[in-house]
Amino acid sequence: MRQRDKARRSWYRSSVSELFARLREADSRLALIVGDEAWSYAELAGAALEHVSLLARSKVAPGDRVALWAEPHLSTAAAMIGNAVACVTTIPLNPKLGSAELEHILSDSAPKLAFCAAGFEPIHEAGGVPLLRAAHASPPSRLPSIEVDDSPALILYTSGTTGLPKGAVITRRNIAANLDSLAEAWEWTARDTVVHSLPLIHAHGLVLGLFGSLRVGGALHYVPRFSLGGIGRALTDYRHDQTVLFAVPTMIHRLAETAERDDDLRDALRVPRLLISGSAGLPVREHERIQALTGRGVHERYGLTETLINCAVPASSPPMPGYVGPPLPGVELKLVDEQRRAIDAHDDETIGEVVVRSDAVFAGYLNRDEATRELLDGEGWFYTGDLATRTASGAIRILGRRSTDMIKTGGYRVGAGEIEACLLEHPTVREAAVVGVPDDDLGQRIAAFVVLNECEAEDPAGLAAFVAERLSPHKRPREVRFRHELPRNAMGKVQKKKLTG
Ligand code: MLC
Ligand code: AMP
Repeated sequence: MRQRDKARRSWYRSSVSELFARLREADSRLALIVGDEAWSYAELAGAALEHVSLLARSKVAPGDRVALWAEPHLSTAAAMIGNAVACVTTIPLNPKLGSAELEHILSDSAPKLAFCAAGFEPIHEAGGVPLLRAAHASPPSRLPSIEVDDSPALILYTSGTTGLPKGAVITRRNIAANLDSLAEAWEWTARDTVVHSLPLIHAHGLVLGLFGSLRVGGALHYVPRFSLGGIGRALTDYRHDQTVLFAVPTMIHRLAETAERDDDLRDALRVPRLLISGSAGLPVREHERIQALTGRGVHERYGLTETLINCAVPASSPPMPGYVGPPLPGVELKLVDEQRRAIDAHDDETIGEVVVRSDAVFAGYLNRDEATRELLDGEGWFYTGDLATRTASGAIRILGRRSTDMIKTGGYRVGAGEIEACLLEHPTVREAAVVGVPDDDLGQRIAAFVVLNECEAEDPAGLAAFVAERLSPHKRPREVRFRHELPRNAMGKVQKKKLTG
């Protein structure tokens, strides 16, 4: 991991030196609802403390890493907070992880232990890592403070264009700085209850949704499995003071589609103070549908695992269909050309790669110094690979990515290379090329072009299941097309444009 001189970039400092100050004044105020179960701040703090003592009994020491099956359960949150109190880094594991990806994450991150919430047995043997349960009980006691410093809080595994996913090391300062910027932009306070149904393994659902709600002292109402009814009920059936909905564009699309014929859902979507979309671009037509349904639109924001959130349309301004807003307070943003030279244009036409610098930019990829150096320069600028324009007022419009091998499907980031490598492991497959094709629902859907070994039978569902079982279900090709050969250039490189063109 790469160390950087944070002092050079000290123009923005988190105002609160504790990560979750509100948890130390633990009382009966609602902190978290997961499904039908709710915990107050006192109960959450108590369960986190119980987890701290479980860590001590298990001989987990400060600086160790532990993995956590991020089941949609209250005790998952308690374990995350307990880990932070004990200065232990959390590696959240997608409960649906396939065998090969799980093995990779565990061998790369080498956690001392893996935990799961009570009642959730992991599907897999966790590759030699002993499994313990996260705590349930809640003795009343004051939680020690979690200082905002540069110690690693999370390792979030995320895909590149090639190779296996890399572990992005996210520090406490990264989290605090980004959440404070977002709180300012969205006027996000203790009065807000965030409603969301995003997995607790990524920046969106975990850092923003869970940690953000706790940092501002508000509440999170978590809907464990995304369903339109579940979101509708969370927004209307509870007497939350005021709500904010976090969603990926696929969810917004599904909500809009159903709300157009379901008055109850339409009314539910009128409830939140803000509808926020991110993790992928929200098409203007979806903005317009929501606008027509609710009388107001969706506030977009833009970020990456490695940088957390960079831009957001502020709550004080109307939604900006097609734009992700200006950089957040504390985020420096420039557009650069292919030689990494800054582009000054503010004409909303000149396209450049988005490069950012802030206290929220990660500490580096675990065990991947070279990969870190490729994207994070010596002055702290991170090269996102996203292409954008900028308006005269500084609003950013994301147009796509430098590499077509980075796919965003349902808001999940997936590398074409990892799926191709996986398909090549299948005994019937001779060649494979994977692309993201436009999809009204998922943004992009994963399509695999496959050449089979001679005399092998075509089995698209079998190949999709193979990827789902080895990597993750969301990485499975939704479409498999068989070819006799793949188009290649003189160098032997597959010409992916010819596959879809
Ligand atoms: C289907 N399933 C299979 C399968 N086919 N399982 C095994 N083998 C197969 N062949 C299972 C799935 O596991 C799942 O199980 C169910 O079927 C449905 O899966 P799906 O079809 O893949 O779900 P889908 O409807 O497409 O999901 C849409 C979605 C999801 C929007 C709910 O894509 C989603 O949650 N997206 C959020 C991604 C996210 O959080 N991104 C943030 C990244 S951070 P089961 O058990 O569920 O029924 C980031 C930074 C930033 O980007 O800016 O925010
Ligand atoms: P991830 O690492 O999963 O967080 O994915 C980050 C990528 O998601 C970014 O590099 C963008 O390509 C994409 N992304 C996130 N938010 C937006 C947005 N609002 N508009 C367009 N793309 C987005």
